[in-house]
Amino acid sequence: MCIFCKIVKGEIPNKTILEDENFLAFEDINPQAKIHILIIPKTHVDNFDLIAPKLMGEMTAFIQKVASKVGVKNDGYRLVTNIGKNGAQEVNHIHFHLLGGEQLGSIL
Ligand code: DGP
Repeated sequence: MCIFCKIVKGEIPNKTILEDENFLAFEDINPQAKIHILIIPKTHVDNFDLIAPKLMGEMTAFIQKVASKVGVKNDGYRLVTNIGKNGAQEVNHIHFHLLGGEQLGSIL
């Protein structure tokens, strides 16, 4: 079972920000910004390339709720999802990084 499925099952502790029946948002273990949250579906999907559009739509609404909850709506934030080997994805369970709480540098 993958690390994030273990987090969903409660076998690995996490600092939960927001949760509902289908999604979980929790603090990244190695934060790259003042606010660095990981957002995942509770069901295992390897990466963005494989997620069903309906689930991705529901996840979009959940991500927007997370952004509201942590107060980054006004000042803005960054969303990142790494996909596969060339995308430098380390954990093979789709996740969005929500980064903010400070001025981030440009990456593109
Ligand atoms: P990525 O490179 O996009 O696959 O990023 C994986 C992220 O997952 C990385 O920022 C560190 C984080 N991470 C890995 N293991 C754990 C864990 O056990 N708990 C938490 N909270 N984060 C983890």
